[in-house]
Amino acid sequence: YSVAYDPAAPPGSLHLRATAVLEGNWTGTSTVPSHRLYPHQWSWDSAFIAIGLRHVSPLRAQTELATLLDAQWGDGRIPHIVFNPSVPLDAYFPSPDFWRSSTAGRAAGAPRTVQTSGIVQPPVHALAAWLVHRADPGLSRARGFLARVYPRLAAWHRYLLHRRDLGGGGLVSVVHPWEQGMDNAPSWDAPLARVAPAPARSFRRADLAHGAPEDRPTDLDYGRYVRLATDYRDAGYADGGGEFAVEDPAFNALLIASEHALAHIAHELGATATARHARAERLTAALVDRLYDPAEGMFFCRDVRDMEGDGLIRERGVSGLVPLLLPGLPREVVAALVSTLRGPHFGVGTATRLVPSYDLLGEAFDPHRYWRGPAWFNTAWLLERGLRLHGRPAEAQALREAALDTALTSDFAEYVDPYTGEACGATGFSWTAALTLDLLH
Ligand code: 9YW
Repeated sequence: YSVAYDPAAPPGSLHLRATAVLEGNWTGTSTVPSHRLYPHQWSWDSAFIAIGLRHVSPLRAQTELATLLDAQWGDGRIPHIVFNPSVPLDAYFPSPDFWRSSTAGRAAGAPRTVQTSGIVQPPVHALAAWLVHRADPGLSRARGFLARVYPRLAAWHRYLLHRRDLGGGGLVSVVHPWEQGMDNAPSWDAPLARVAPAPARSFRRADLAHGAPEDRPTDLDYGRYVRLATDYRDAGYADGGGEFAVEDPAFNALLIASEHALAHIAHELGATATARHARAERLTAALVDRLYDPAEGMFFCRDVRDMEGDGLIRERGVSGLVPLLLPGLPREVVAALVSTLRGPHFGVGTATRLVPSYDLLGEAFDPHRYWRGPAWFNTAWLLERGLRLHGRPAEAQALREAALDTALTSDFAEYVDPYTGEACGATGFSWTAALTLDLLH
């Protein structure tokens, strides 16, 4: 393939095009991931978007996060979707009338005025808030940005650490595959198999009107997603009782990275940071202890509801490499993750153009189906950061160039074929554009 992105050339056109994507997806108070496929505000998307937006408008980046935090629930959870009331109900499923946040979520403190979902997404927000602050500390201080977001972010982490430690080992569990953000990853297949799907006629998918069915999750997956979300809603969004509870390495690694960021924020605000850094280190140790498999050189998900085996779900997903992001990781774990990344299962630097979301040699591998093989830009961005942090500048640079090149040639695709870079899903996807901007800086 031709290298369209030339690192020696001024970044003009790529920068301008990425900025135009974000401009087009801006609604006035936040950014949609994609107007056609995802016409509302998504939680972890907004965090990644803010990380890129800070380079073109630190003010907008602050607003992006503030809008999301305005929809926070009383119990501290940040909902995975904040609905735009001017978008028709049938534009996205599940819509507000499915989640019924302001009634079903009343006991959990759902906001009354804005409609949201009742599940969460990975906690990238404190990391994003810290990076947004650093892009323009003067503006941030003048507007009291960190002072306003800090208590909310602290409550968010408290919710996760106190209400979501369903395995009792100190780590956070997700209660729905949508919470982890990699909806149909093969790691969910085993825990989902126990869930009786909701009947197909009981709901209507909106995604198939805009996306190619062979690139999207199946109807059977959706039946199970709907069942889990319905049961959670009908329990008033109370935590602990659900059929699905999984400790995921990426979700927990992002919480730890964000806990370190929260320590920096506390320090900037004149408070003490030591306790937060110490907690992040304890969580890192728990992550290694509970989810790392030295024989495989990577992290796996743990199925907290698995009563038979040891609970580890031995499907190699990109989520199991994301802990590379953590500063406190033991050196031998770092070395093993880097070699797994470069080895036959992920092929980075050898077989693939960009990090696949799932094991190239895995039985469930499909280069086009969503989180079952395609490469995504947020995971590439996280791994690039990890490689840089752990003193691997050459590998980081190669990944950075591959991501920039693929973003350009795929027209900022939502995800791409990991071998060819062919665009899948939506184009003009916000986090692809945002993280492109961040990689350019
Ligand atoms: C869906 C918005 C979201 C992302 C998720 C991704 C997808 C929603 O889109 O989920 O309808 O499938 O899996 O990570 O936040 O971009």
